[in-house]
Amino acid sequence: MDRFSSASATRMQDDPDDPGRRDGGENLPERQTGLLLKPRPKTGKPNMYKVLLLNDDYTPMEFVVHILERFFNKNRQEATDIMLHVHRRGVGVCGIFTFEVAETKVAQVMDFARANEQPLQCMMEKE
Ligand code: TYC
Repeated sequence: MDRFSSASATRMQDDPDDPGRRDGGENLPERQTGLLLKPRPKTGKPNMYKVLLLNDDYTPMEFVVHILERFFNKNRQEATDIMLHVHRRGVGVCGIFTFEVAETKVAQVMDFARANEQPLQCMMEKE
């Protein structure tokens, strides 16, 4: 990466709901700081995001339980409870994470569902 791009670009993993939290270059070595943004260490609480699963009529229950075990570190009972909640109510929370982690979880679930030809939908929502 060249020395101008990291301070000026809005990177995919920056939280769009907190522009001030972008990495303004504070982690670059001293000699590279051709800064366009003022260095500002991240302090205080980050925005948090719920990762949600949506119900559908096609994805097998066992597949959803597997997703919750594999990507959200739920045990079998917790995963089954969340899956049944989504099945009955239409939507449910898998976990609450910082922006970057939530974005990664959503991508992992959507990729895995697509790879297994399931219509399962996963999304994130600001807390
Ligand atoms: N409704 C699905 C079925 O009856 C199960 C299901 C649960 C699907 C949760 C998606 O997020 C979901 N097979």
